[in-house]
Amino acid sequence: MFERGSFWRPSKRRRKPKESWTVEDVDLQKVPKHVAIIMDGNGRWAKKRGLPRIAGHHEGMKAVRRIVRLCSQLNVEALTLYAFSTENWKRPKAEVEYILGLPEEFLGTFLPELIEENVRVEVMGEQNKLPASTVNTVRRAMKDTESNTGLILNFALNYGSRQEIIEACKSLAEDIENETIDKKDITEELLSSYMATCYLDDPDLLIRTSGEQRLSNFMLWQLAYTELWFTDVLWPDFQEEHLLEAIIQFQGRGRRFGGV
Ligand code: V07
Repeated sequence: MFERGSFWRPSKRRRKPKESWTVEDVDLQKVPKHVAIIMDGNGRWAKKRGLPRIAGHHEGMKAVRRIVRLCSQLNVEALTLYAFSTENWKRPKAEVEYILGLPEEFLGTFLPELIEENVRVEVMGEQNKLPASTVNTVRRAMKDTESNTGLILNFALNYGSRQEIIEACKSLAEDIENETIDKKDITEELLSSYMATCYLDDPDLLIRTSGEQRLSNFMLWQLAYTELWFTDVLWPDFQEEHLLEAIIQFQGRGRRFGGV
């Protein structure tokens, strides 16, 4: 047992080198049900290579495909991706136009595969101001996948969390006014049911790439108890092994929801 000397050491190594995580290292009984990702660093990825920013956004789309495939494989129930924030309108017009064409490009390329994988596409965010062709393509994808029972792939598109909360408050106020709801029945669960994520559990794991450690107006209500995982990896460089690393670390952490 101690052929290599008399020094006590665990018979099993606790950690593997970072790069070598595989699906076999994941405890499939404890996979996070809902993973949310802030896909940051696309512009920086391009700049590092002397490419236009849009090249980074395009490459980021391929990372989306990789991560969706792995989440399906791991039986993750829902994956929410921050695709376009209400702040992103401040970017140069040409970049915004390009980014807003990506849902069509993504679905044009990958929708058949997503259907094959039993993925259900959902979108949350403000439809107004989005190009009509984007809205139509996204609507069709939602319709074509609505009865799929596998991974829910939820894109936050022209989304801002404070706006989402305001919209929830407005509908709730309306329901109080027309006496559908009584003021004394307002609870966390009730307010949750007015959010864009009413059909989803709160995320178990939030990942933000590219070194920033902020929420940037993303799912402020839903992330109250979520484990946060930050990495310096830029989104277009985000590989299967990085998601596996995040999930394996998540599985090693005890979540107590404020209890002991
Ligand atoms: C976008 C690629 C990923 C990196 C982050 C920014 C750029 C996929 C979609 C998408 C959205 C809705 C939908 C299907 C696909 C997308 C935007 C940007 C705006 F129904 N990638 N991606 N949408 N990027």
